[in-house]
Amino acid sequence: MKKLVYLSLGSNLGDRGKYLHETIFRLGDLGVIRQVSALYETQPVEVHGEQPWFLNCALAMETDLMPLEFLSRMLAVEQSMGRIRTQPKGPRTIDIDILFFGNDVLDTPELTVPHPAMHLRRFVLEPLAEIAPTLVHPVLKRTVRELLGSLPADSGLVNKLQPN
Ligand code: PH2
Ligand code: MG
Ligand code: MG
Repeated sequence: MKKLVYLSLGSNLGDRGKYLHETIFRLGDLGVIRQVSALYETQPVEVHGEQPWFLNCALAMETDLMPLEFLSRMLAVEQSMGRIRTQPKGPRTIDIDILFFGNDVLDTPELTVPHPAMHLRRFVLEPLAEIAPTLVHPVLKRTVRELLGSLPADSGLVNKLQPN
């Protein structure tokens, strides 16, 4: 059965925009990309020490894959993009996180959906609100726009880049 999956993408190493665009292209092997947000330059949050700023975006895609199959194919895309995991939350060429998988609610050792921290992250909610403001979080029962509106003011700087 086809499901609509929402992903958050982030890069803070090397040519960040190129990594994001190439990753979106490669994700096309897992389903049909329906919407892609603008790119946002975002202040690193929840990280240890100094790190470069991120480029983040959100996308929606339709897939026939089951969640764990989708996850393993998605992690293979991260690997193919040269992601090396040295320390948790270390700088990365590309990070792909599943935000929503249709209306599925999953809590397994491999995968938790909806993403357990998405509702607290401005760098996730701003791009997501651009493409899906009225989407309802299946556990919190609030729209993406409402979740964004209830973030504290000091939850990290997020600047939308103008396409050119
Ligand atoms: N990802 C993290 C931790 N902190 N900060 C920003 N601005 N963007 C991210 O994508 C990001 C982060 C863990 O994956
Ligand atoms: Mg992440
Ligand atoms: Mg990740």
